[in-house]
Amino acid sequence: MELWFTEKHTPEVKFSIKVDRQLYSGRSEFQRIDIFDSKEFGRFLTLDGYMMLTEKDEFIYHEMITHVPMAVHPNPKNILVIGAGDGGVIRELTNYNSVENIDLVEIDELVVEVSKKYLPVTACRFDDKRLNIFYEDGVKFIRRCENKYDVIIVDSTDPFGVGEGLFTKEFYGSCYNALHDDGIMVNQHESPFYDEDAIAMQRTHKRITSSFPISKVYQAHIPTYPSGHWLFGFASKKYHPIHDLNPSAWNLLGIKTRYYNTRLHAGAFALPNYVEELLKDVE
Ligand code: AG3
Repeated sequence: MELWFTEKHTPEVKFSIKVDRQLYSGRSEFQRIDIFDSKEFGRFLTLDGYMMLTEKDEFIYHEMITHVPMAVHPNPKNILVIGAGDGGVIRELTNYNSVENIDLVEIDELVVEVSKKYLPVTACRFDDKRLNIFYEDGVKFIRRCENKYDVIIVDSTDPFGVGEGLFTKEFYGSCYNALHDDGIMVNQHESPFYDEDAIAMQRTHKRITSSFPISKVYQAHIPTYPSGHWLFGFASKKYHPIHDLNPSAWNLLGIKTRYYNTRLHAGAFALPNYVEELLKDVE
């Protein structure tokens, strides 16, 4: 018998991973949650059938969404993380001694519970004393915040379903207000490759660009996401993602990474021409 997980990347393209065993399947008030085990990618988490992370390539996503803003901000103390119930971003953030407080806002408590049970690779720092978890809609939570955070990391699902509100103009405006005068917001920015994804990616970029004075995009290679070519948004009130990076300061922290380094940091903002054009079209 063969068991396969398949995600439809477009109506014409499917991506499949051979499954060894299904470890968990459940439904929360918000979504369907599944955990599988596989030979090639280890354990993986899907929400409503969409790949969120695999043990084999999650380090790329979590390091890139976390260390890029953390290396640019000279003294990040108060951090807000939205989504991210699997714990991957928290694991990376807790490496920073400068961080005094992390607020994690995850709408779905069951994602955290299931991750704690089945994904020890990412859900390994939920006991950090600096962490406060709020089980709440990020869109509502952030409306109440003003001039509070140094860095906001938006680790959302795709721009439909539960995560839709995290891609709206209203939400980005609230993020702007929630940040200090030198604050940085980073979000998962979807893929530029398939037409439908590219349109969603452009829409997102347009909304962020109209809310923040500095809005750049950087890329990483994430094998298990549609096309494998993934983007992140870097939106900031003051700091430029490359000019304000202090490589030696970050390297002195001695944080161990498998993907991110300060040379790659600058390189990640060098985008292919077709992506630059997509972005320019909406700027
Ligand atoms: N966030 C989801 C990225 C989007 C993946 N999209 C897809 N497979 N269609 C990942 C959360 C990891 N902490």
